[in-house]
Amino acid sequence: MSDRSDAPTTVIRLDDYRPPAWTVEHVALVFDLGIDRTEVDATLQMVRAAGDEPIRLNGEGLELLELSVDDRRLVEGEYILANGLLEIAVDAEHCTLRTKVALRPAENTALEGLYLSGSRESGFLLTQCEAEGFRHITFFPDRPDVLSRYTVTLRADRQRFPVLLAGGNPDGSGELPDGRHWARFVDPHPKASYLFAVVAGRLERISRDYTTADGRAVALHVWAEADVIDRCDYAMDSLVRSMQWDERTYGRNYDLDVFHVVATHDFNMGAMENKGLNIFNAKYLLADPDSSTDDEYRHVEAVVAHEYFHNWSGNRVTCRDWFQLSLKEGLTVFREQSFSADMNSAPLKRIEDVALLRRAQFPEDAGPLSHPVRPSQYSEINNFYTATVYEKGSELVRMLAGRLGTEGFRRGMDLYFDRHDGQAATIEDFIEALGDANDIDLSSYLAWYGQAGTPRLTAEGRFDPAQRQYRLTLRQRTPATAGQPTKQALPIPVRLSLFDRSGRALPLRLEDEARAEGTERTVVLDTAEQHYVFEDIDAAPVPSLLRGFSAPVILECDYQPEDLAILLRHDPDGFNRWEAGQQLAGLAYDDCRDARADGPALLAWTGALAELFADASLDDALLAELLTPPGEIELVERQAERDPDRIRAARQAMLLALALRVGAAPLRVRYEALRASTSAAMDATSQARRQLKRRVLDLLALIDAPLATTFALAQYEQAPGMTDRLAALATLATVAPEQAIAPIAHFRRRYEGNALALDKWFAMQAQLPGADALARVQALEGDPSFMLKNPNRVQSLVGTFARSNPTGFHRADGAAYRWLADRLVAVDGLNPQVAARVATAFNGWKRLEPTRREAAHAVVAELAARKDLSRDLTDILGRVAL
Ligand code: 0A1
Ligand code: ZN
Repeated sequence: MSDRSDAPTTVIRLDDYRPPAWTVEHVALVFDLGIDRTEVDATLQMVRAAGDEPIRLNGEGLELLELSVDDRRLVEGEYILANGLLEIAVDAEHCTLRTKVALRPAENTALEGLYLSGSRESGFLLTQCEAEGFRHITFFPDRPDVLSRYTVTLRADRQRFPVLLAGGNPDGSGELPDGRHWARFVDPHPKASYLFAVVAGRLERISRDYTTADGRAVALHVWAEADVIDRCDYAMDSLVRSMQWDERTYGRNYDLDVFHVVATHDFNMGAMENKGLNIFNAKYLLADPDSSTDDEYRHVEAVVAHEYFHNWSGNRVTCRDWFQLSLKEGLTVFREQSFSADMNSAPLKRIEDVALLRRAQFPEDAGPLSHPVRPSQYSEINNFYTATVYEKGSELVRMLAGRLGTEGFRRGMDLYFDRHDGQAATIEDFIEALGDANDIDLSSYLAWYGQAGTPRLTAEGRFDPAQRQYRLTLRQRTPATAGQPTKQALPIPVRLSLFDRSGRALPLRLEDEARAEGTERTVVLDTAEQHYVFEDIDAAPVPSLLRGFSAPVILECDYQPEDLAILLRHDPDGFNRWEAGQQLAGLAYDDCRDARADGPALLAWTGALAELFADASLDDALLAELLTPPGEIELVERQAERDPDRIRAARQAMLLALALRVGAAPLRVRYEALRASTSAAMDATSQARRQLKRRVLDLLALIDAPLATTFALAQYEQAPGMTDRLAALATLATVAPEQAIAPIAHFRRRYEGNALALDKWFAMQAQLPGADALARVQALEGDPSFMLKNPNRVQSLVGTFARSNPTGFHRADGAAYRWLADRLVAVDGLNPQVAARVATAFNGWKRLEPTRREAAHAVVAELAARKDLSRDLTDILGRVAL
């Protein structure tokens, strides 16, 4: 477990980076595994890399049993062991250093290092080492720029631990006396310690043979406990698709003879890319129609791909230090998003990604936790696995890829992998490789990595009929963020088109060009302000800006509602259409918030959507997205002071206006048609139907609650799979709480013992809005299946309530803030990483209206002043409270 905060907090700074004084060429680990006690014998071949410093090894929570250098046992006084560091002065250029330590896996509730998943009787042992978990297993220079070859021998009781796994290729196994056995693994690829992993216990597997494009035979194994092994096939299929895609798209082949993937119900994050032995939160690996929603199927595919892609973007080329985290994470998210776009629908994928960025990253970037994609300092690195490092990081790679084009980007990536294979690299290395391969200087993009905050891009257009010119002025400005009062101009690629009022894209000719070049182009705004003059324009056009979301900025353009309605009706690109709809919905929201029932934006938005609703040629999934305005969390941006009740009321009013405009009869008819074609099939068409059916039912519920209730009750009973079942339950719980009681209880009984389905049951109820939400959540804490020591369960109830239930969490009396503070303290005692993640729900308190702000401030300040919390939680609270 991490230190308590009364230990001195050290701030680590990027500027202080020094290469390691000693490296480890080879490490041989021997584990004697046991649930209560495990012994680890480590032999490190150490080599001096620079200077005359002593050897310094990290080690936390380890009982040191033996220590020797070149076979000579050291006694006290010959080494220093303090503050998580073991220091040994060695007067040589290399040496063999041996330690033997004891660990207590069953007591490890922080789930970092070696720990037990599940019960003492039937659970299994596994490790989590990123970012700094390896130091909880053995003494080691636990930093990503020390790359070593690993030989790992596992020894354990055969009955209790029949399966023994470690990263690398198998290198023998056999029997030992007393019913014990052993297995050895050798990893030929030097790797950083955070990529080390072992797994031991009773697990089942499904397997497949795979041959890489360069001819290597690979055995693929997906492992899980016996009760869920029949839910692993989709993950295996996804893995094969990922491997083929990376061969095709990036020319990257897998590089070991085996690849293991393991599912656990006890995991702090989504999944982990350990070399040759990926470990997954079961939530992102298991899938079956009866217990997984369509969204979850897509998440499994994406996360399996993400972890697999890390084998190159992260493992073969890793990060020099943790400040470079986005080098592997932003890049891998970008690769994962491209893969998902290729496997599914590209515009829908882009909609999903941009919506997530706005929901999760924009608020982060606008509050006290804001930080650059490459932070310049941290006190707890685990708190930097953020939407900024991941999702904004991916957007930065996307801009670079867009700048180079498909072939140029591939050339750049080939050079990057080639040049830095087997190295720990930096973001500069990445940008340089992309540039060098294309003879382009991309260094101006580095500023994006160092500057926090979401830039505001302002666009102003003026049409000059006499000159037949359209003059577009673009300006940028980034508001100050925590610790960064002044900002510089960034290179912002703005992909744009101009439409005439009949929705036709106009040929684009800039003032000094001889002829028009297509109807879409990208200009790069790299100063505070720039003008672009388009020629041969006959009437005031409608600009379509930032197409495909070409840069992670907030666009401010004083569009007239009719302009946006034109784009919403006519833009041939699904993403841009949605984007125009979102902008228009924002204006429609303003109308509702300011009580303009017949406001022009509201009329334009509902009118355009009613028309699109009637258009049978529109894709069901796209229509479902178009019918979904920005959520309550994104709409926060549209007022200076935030009152979640008023935001929700205004948003509900706009949805009601939409439902009325579309009309009860068309909604009913559409619902019935979609219902008639319902099946359990997982193809895109069936998924799209389910998605649209849900939107239609929720709209119908606003104007004909009794009919929607009847539909929802029947849908719950007849649902062929989880998507329809859960959607019906959520609709019922919102529209007719009394009638939802029995189905909610039924769902609970039906899924007894199915942890992932129960998580959804908790999360669905935790999201129900309103003043009684807190009481509901407190009652759910009394459910026998609720437990604070399981991260998924905490996230599904406590995390969902705090993050995704604005009206419930931000009760004006502050009761939910106090409740959350109590829960954070309790969770922190078990699992600091999870407590810290949930605590980020306090991020936006400063922009609340005064009553709530005061209530939140009191709670946050009191928590932040405590001295008995973990470093993880203290770090978040300290920054949030500022
Ligand atoms: N590298 C993983 C994420 C991860 C990070 C930290 C963890 O434990 C504290 C676990 C996983 C990924 O990006 O998938
Ligand atoms: Zn990752």
